Amino acid sequence: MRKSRLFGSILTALALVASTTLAASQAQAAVAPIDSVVPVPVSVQSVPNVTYNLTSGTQIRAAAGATDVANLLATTLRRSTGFALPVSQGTGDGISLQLSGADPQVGQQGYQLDVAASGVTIKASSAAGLFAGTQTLRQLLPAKIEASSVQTGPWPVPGARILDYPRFAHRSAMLDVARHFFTPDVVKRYIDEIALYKINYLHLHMSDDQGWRIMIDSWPRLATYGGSTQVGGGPGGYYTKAQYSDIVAYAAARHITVIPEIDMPGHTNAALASYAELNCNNTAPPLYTGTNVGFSSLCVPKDVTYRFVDDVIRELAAVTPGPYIHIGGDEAQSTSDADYRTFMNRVLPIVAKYGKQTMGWHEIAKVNPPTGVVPQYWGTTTSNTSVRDAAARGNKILMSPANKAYLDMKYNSSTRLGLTWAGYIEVRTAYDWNPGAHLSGVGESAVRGVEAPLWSETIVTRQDIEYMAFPRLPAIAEVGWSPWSKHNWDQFRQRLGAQGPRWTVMGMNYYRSTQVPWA
Ligand code: NGO
Repeated sequence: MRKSRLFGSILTALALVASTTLAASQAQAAVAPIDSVVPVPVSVQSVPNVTYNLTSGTQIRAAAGATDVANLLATTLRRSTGFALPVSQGTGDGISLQLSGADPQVGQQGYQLDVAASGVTIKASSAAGLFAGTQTLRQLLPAKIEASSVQTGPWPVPGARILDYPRFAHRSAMLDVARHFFTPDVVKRYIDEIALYKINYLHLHMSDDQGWRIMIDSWPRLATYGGSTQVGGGPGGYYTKAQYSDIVAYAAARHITVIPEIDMPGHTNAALASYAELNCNNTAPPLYTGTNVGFSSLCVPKDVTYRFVDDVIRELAAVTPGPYIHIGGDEAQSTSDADYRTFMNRVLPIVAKYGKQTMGWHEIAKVNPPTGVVPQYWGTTTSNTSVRDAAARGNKILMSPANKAYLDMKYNSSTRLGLTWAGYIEVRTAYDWNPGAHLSGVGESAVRGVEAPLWSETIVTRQDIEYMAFPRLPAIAEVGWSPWSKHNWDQFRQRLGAQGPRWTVMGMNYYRSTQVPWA
C-alpha cells in the first residue's frame, strides 16, 4: 500500500516534470514569426494588432524593373496557397514591390518592409534589395507557405516595420562539384535553399584531382575524360556550357552570382591525366579517385601550360557574366615557392585580360597580388602574415576560416558524413565568430565578406548536402548579413529552431542539433 502510494507520487512528479518540459519546449516552439527571421534584420518593429492576410483576392504589384522578382514571389506563393496572385505594374493594396522611396540606408542590397492591414509594401533601391525583402516575407508567413502542393490557410503576415541591409556585400556558399559531381538539378535546389538566407554568391569548385566538371571546347578531354570519374570511382560527370549557363541564369534570377573555380597549379590531376603535354615528363598520370591532396602540379616552365590556362579562362569568362573567376592556388605542395610565384604572375594577367577579377585561396596572398585580387582565408589560426600584409596593401579578404565556416566538418564524433581535420563544428561554433575581428590585422573594412564552403569528399547526394549545410549555412549567412550588435546566440538558436518546420515542409534533410530548440 505504502509502496504503491510512493510509486504513485513518483509518477505524479514525473508527469509534472514531463509536462513542464513539454510546456517549456512548446513555449520555445512558439517564437512569433516576426522574431524568427534569419538572418536577423537590422531593425524589426512589431505593429500590434495589425495583420495582413494573404487571400484569393491578393494582387501583387511591381514597379517597372521589379516584375521578375514579383513573378518569382508569385510562383512560390501560388504553389502552396493555390491563389491566382496576379502580378501587375503600379501600386495599390496587396503585395507591392517598389523601387522608389526606400530609406537611403538600405543601400544596394537592403530593403524596407511594412506590413499594414491593407497590404505588404517592400521598397528598395535595386531588384536585389526587393528580392531580399521577398525572402523575409516568406519567413513571416506560416511554414506551410513553402509546400509544393496546395494547403489550407489562413496566411497571416504579422504587422511589422522592417529596415534591413547587409553588413558585408559578399555572402557566399561554395559547392565542390569536383570530388563528387552534382547534377544541375541538385545545384539548383541548393541555390533555392541558400537564397532564402540572403546568400548572394555561389562559388562552384569545378576542377580538382578527381574530376574536371565543365566543357572547355578547345580542350575537350578535360571534361570527357577528366570528368569521367569521382571520389570512390563513380561515373562523375560534367556540365555542358549550356547546362552551366542555365545554372548561372537560375542563380541570377535569385540574385546570386556564380563564381566558377578552376583550381591551379595544384589540385590538377584530372587535367594532367587528360593531356600528357601538360606534364613536365610528358606522361599522363592515371585518373585519381582517392582523397589525398597536394600531389599534382601543372608544369610551370612549359609554355603550353599558359596556352591551356588562357584557353580555359577565355572560355570560362565568356560564359560567366559575374565579375569573378576563382583560380584556387591552395595546397600547391608539389610546386616550389619560386614556381608558384612564376605561375601566378603569368596567370593573374590572363584573368584580367578576359575582363575578370581574380579570387584565390589565401596562399595567393604570398605573391603580392594586385589589390583587386581577393584572397579567401581558409586557415584555422587567427593570424596569418601574408593575409595580414595583403589586407594592409588594400586587398579585400573573403573569410571562410575552416574551423568555423567549413560545412564539410563533422558536427561531432557521431556525424556519419564529413571530415575532422579542422575540428568538429557544432551550430554554435559556426555562429560564434566575428568576421571583422577574426584575423589579426584584418579588420572590418578589409573584409569583403564570408563564405561557407562545402567540400564533397564524403558528400554524395543532395540529402548529404542539406544535412551538412543546414543549420550551419544559415548561421554563416547571419554572421555575414546581420550587424554585429545583433549577434546573440540565445536569440539565434530560437530563430533557427523556428526554421525547422519550414525545412521539413521543403523536404530538406537537416541536422537536428541538440543545441537548437526545434519548433
Ligand atoms: C582544404 C583543401 C580542399 C579539401 C578541404 C577539405 C582547401 C582550400 N583546400 O581546403 O582540397 O577538400 O580542405 O575540408
